[in-house]
Amino acid sequence: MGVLKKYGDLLPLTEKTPNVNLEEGSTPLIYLPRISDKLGIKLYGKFEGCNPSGSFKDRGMVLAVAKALEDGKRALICASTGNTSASAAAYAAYAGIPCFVLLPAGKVALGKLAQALMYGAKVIAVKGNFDRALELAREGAEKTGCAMVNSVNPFRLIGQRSGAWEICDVLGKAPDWHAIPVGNAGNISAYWAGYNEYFKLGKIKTLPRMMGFQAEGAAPLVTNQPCPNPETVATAIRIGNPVSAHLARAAVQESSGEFNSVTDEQILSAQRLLASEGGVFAEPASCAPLAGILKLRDLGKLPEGITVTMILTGNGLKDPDTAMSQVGKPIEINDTLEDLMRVLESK
Ligand code: AN7
Repeated sequence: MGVLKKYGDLLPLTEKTPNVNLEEGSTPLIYLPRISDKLGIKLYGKFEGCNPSGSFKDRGMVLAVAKALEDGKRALICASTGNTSASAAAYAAYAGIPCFVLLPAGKVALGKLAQALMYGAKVIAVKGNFDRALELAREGAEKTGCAMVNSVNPFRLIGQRSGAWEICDVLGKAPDWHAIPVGNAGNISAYWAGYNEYFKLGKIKTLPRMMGFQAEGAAPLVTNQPCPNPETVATAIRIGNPVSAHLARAAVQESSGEFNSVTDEQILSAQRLLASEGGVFAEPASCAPLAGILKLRDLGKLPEGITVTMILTGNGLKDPDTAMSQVGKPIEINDTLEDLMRVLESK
């Protein structure tokens, strides 16, 4: 069941809102026993890579596109580090309307680029970073009347609240810590709003601490100033001037949470750990929270026994280049049993 149907009561739908549904949401909340034991906590990963376009963006995009259609809009526009563009392009294809996506040239993971092109979006590579592409997209939207579907579109963040509702529905409570990567800072804000809504409805009795993690080379919320030249292997969160910074700061402050940064090396090491000891392949940006939890553990700042949910925001398959740069090559053999046995019996 898609997000609009599953959580329609909590969403601003009207009789005129068209049904848009790629069966997004309802992603698995995976308990990770080996990594949990290692850390002395109960660690769950919410695998947003299982969404139809392979990232959490679909939760908000479905509502943003439904409302755009309701509003009579006939085209979508967005800037993106990759996942928003893939999601927008997918829903535009579903709805049968054009989609313009502005990407920072040369800085988008291969799978995401393939998606946007395959779904049939008009893909525009901007010789500049994401922050500049976003400014351009906003101006383009104003001039043309295209629906702007970046998270400045309020419906995006409302739809993304559904992630928090699902976690609470499955756990029967809120986690102690909610660990999440932070780029443009929309998702952390949406989750905080979602938890608060459930709290007010009496569906949960406590609220989580919101723990936001950024890449060291793109950590404006940690340094408390915009980062003019963001740089990180986690291209999804290569963002220097987050649009929802104010909401994210409020979420962290109100929840007694924290922003922390992690190095690219820590991110990639966490990505390998999650895959090889968790069985979950998430893209680099999605592994910033695990990197951060490990860092906090090393600093003695990870309480024992707590329940932690981390949002694995995007699928690892989206960025095969970064994955392949870290791992070995397959063992090639002749097609003989002898060759095979040599490998099976080696240590
Ligand atoms: C995998 O696609 O900004 O803090 O343009 O793709 O809500 O921005 C992506 C962001 C985390 C950060 N993980 O979320 C885009 C874009 C992944 C992402 C984030 C993104 P926000």
